[in-house]
Amino acid sequence: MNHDFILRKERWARKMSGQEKQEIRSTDRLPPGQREVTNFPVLDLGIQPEVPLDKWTLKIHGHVENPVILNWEQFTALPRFRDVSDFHCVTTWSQFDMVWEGVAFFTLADLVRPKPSCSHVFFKSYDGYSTNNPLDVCLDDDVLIAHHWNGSPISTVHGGPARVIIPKKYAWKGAKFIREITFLDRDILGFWEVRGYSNSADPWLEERFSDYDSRQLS
Ligand SMILES: Nc1nc2c(c(=O)[nH]1)N[C@H]1C(S)=C(S)[C@@H](COP(=O)(O)O)O[C@H]1N2
Ligand SMILES: [Mo]
Repeated sequence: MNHDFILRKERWARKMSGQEKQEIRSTDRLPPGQREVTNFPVLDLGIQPEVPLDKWTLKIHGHVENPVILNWEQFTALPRFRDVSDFHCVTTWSQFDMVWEGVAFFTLADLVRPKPSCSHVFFKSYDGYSTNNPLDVCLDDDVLIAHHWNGSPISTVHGGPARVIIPKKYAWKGAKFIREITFLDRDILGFWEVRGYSNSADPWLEERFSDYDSRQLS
């Protein structure tokens, strides 16, 4: 009998007898390897900075025509954008139908006007966190700097006063407690990206760690 057939059948038998973990299959909304939750867990570096609204500023600068430093009043006076999206954390939980309200990334880009040299965006937060994304990822129509979640101001544990939401990427690509946005002419890796996480972070391709990136290249 064919040796490969026997190996397959053994593997099938192990799986059926529950000795091998059942693979979670993707549905239309659940990316591979994820499970749905409804309790919105908190993921952070152990620092939850309290930033009073009268001290809060958002600096937006770098390869742009019109760098700005916005205070809370100026930021929240910008056109309000609302978007409902699913949220995928690399630690395998996903939560559906998150209602985010804030300022579209497009609105900020219109304000500062990225120069033709700009290719990437670096995000820095009040807790020392950072992350990076290509400019075209940030300019997707569902990307925003949110100050409300499900109808209420975003709590401190979830990244208030304002946090970046990039629904099509794993959630570490969206900085909570956002403080500074730098437009760059090259890529600079952020906090988790220098610690072995994937730089592209696409949940549908299961780009969790940087070895996935190199596997794609080889
Ligand atoms: N400033 C900051 N932003 C951050 C993080 C962080 O530790 N600090 N964690 C990231 C990770 S890994 C995830 S999954 C989400 C978690 O958001 P939540 O705590 O609201 O669920 O925020 C991301 N943005
Ligand atoms: Mo995460």
